[in-house]
Amino acid sequence: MPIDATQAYDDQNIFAKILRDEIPAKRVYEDQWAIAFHDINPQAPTHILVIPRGPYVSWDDFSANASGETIAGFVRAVGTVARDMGLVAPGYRLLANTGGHGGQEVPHLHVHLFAGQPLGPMLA
Ligand code: D5M
Repeated sequence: MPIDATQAYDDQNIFAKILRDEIPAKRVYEDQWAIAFHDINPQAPTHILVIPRGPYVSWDDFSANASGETIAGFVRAVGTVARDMGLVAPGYRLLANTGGHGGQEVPHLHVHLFAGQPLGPMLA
């Protein structure tokens, strides 16, 4: 079920548990702003999720309430993951599902990074 993107942050969500190392994830990157790990249900040959360390429900919450420093740190982390994985030359796609119509399932902001093959048109 998609979440309500206006809900309060719930620190028992699955990505909060991954951040606290309470459940495992195949991490590929971490710094002071973000961690990145493989999606458990990949939709492309490479499918990574990048999440901020802070308690933000959604892109809306993050863009409205995070400090400029936190936003910059997170955006740089997303770019670094793609660069470190050698994805810039072949290309990649970023996606942040938000709320009901966006199909967001986990109430902790996450940016999907898809790569590994030509991805075709959006919303295909
Ligand atoms: O995408 C939520 C994504 O989160 C979806 O692609 C599956 C993924 N997921 C769910 N649980 C896990 C765990 N435990 N590890 C890794 N990936 C996970 P959304 O944009 O909210 O629809």
